[in-house]
Amino acid sequence: MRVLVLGGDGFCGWPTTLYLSDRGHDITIIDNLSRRKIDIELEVESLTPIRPIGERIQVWREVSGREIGFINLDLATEYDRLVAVLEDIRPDAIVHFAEQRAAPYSMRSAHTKRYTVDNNVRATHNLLTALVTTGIDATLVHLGTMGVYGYGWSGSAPIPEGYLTVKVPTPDGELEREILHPANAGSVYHMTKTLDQLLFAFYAKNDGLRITDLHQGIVWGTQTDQTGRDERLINRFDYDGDYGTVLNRFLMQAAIGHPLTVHGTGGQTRAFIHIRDTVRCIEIAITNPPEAGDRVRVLNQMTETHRLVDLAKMIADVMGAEIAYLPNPRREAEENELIVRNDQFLALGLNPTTLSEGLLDEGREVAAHYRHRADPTKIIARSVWQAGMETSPDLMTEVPEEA
Ligand code: NAD
Ligand code: USQ
Repeated sequence: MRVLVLGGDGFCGWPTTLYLSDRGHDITIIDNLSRRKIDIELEVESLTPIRPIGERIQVWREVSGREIGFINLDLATEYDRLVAVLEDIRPDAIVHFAEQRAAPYSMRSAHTKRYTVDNNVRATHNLLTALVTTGIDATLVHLGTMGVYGYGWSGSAPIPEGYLTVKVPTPDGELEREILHPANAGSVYHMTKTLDQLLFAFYAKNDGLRITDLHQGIVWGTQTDQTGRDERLINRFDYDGDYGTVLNRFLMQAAIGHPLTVHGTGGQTRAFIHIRDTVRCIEIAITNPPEAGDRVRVLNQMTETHRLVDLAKMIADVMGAEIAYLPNPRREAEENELIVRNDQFLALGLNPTTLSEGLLDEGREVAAHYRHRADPTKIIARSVWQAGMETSPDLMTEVPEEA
């Protein structure tokens, strides 16, 4: 298939690009490299030394003999160029990763709130309009988030895949209807994903666009078979307080001897998926598209749920780390249950990679190998959900020689 990977330079996009290329698909990346610019703004770098996009593509050509196209384009602001690219490439499938994806970054300031909404909503809407304008019948696969549902909103009832059956009281009795699951965003970033859902519903209904929205859990891990083929292909590993996600942060913290930064009691339960499963899910999604006229297909892209304190205790036991219970910089429930349906991916052949299968070692090894690149003053999450909320002081200012 001819596939456009929007956001193909990012943490999920780069390994997906290489996986799909390896599987024989013809890939072009569109990315405005905004994620690399945010690293400069935050004065932090990926723990792993990621190479410039041109070098990444050149190295992939050397190791695989396969070409990947790259177009530096801002989806949110360069609509006419996007239309021209679509008409030129005429993709069979489009994978849309290209959004500002960190909840803490989205809550930092008025500027980052506005940037996140402007960037994400405009990028998604420009793409949908461009597909209608050009008449290109590509299947669109978007990366959404489990956070659109909220966490534990329905107590111990399993979270369905996108739609909820409700009973509507009428004078003539009850009607049964399936509605989009109520949105319950916990950050400005997560709110943009709930707005995306409404855009998708409209364009699927009005224009017959074929759209799959993947409600993905927290991605962990670093490498895939493809990114591991040469050090210059290495995937990014975010550990800082804005972009680092919880499980990779705990692994990195344990590797440098930093206490594990549990927010509050750690009673929050979240959904997880390993990066190796992310890339497989994307191929499953592009090769199993909905028909024109179908409603948006929603699949929950996660393989397991964990309570954060249980993850912290497991990593502390295995790697000998301490746990620090810090003031929570976010407004979120201290504890929640989370049971998630993921029947569709399982039925389509996903064979989940789970935490118990030794992949923690990979994270530990990557983090230990690059520990000299860590800036421990970037670890504590300082972005607060409301002015005046407390955060912890730095727990470490230099990485010790030996953890
Ligand atoms: P990332 O920030 O590493 O990658 C996103 C890429 O999109 C970056 O390379 C960035 O430069 C690019 N981009 C952003 N705005 C753009 C624009 N206007 N035009 C062109 N390119 C643009 O993020 P990621 O972790 O790879 O996440 C990818 C997607 O998956 C996001 O939409 C995110 O919401 C979703 N997701 C991620 C996770 C996770 O744990 N990382 C979990 C669930 C869902
Ligand atoms: N947390 C800690 N300690 C830390 C970091 C985080 O306790 O050091 C807690 C947070 O308070 C939160 C939970 O861990 O309760 C998850 O935080 P996170 O930063 O790992 O994940 P989140 O902000 O939800 O966002 C990430 C991705 C986002 C994606 C989302 C999927 O950045 O792009 O949409 O995971 S989900 O969480 O399923 O909605």
